[in-house]
Amino acid sequence: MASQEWGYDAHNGPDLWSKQFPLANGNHQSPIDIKTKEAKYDSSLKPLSISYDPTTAKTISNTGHYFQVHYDDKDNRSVLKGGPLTGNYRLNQFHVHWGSSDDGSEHTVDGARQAAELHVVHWNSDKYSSCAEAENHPDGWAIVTSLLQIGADNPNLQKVIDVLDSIKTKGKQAQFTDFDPSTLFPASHDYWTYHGSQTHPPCHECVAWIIFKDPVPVSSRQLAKFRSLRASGARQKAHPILSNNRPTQPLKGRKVKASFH
Ligand code: B30
Ligand code: ZN
Repeated sequence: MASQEWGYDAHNGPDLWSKQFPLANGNHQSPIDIKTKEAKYDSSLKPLSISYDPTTAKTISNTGHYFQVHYDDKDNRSVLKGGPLTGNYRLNQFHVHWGSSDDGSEHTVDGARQAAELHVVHWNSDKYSSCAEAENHPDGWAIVTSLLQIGADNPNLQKVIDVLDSIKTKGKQAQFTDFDPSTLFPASHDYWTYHGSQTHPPCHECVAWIIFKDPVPVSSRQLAKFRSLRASGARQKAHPILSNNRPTQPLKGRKVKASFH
């Protein structure tokens, strides 16, 4: 990929990332295929404790890879605890991955791809002092994930959808507050969990993945709106973000645990 930026196209896509980011070929990469029959119930897993203050939401931006809602994480006002985690993990941001057709999730379940995938990113604020510091440690991050399944419009996504026209091009940012990402979680908090990585460069292996068993709805119309975002800047030739999902990576001996029987 020479001096180019990584991306999801033929000339800079997932197969080429390891040239600039050797970690992309590591032993704990994400996403993975979750084989439900091989996921073992672990009675030591605790229920998730999710406590978000919606007013910690600050901005929404177009990173050139996806839109991202960013949270003020200077204190523990929005935190995740419990599950497989020890201590407090502070909410930093959330974003979505999608595909050029309505099968763009990153994780798969028994080989099946869902339409899209929500990543709610947190970092270990008991041990580290910033998100960037935490990404260099195996217990640095926790990402809570909802799989998005084609269905009716998801009313809880609409506030995000409605602001996307104002951040159409790479680098744009808008004010965005009063948004609780747990409204995008399913009613049941049953989950699978395993240790893995960021799903794009720099691909640090710093993530406790927590993936809800039940999907939540998204409509085809809402997904089409995601694809209208651009990887290109305002003065460049329009390059829509048609897909931004990495293929599944080898498990390499890792075990997936289930919070449920
Ligand atoms: S993902 O959730 O696995 N798709 C990054 C974030 C999320 C994923 C993959 C990679 C990432 O590289 N984030 C680093 C960029 N940081 C800057 C920072 O200073 O610390 C912003 C951010 O979260 O997204 Cu933290
Ligand atoms: Zn992601």
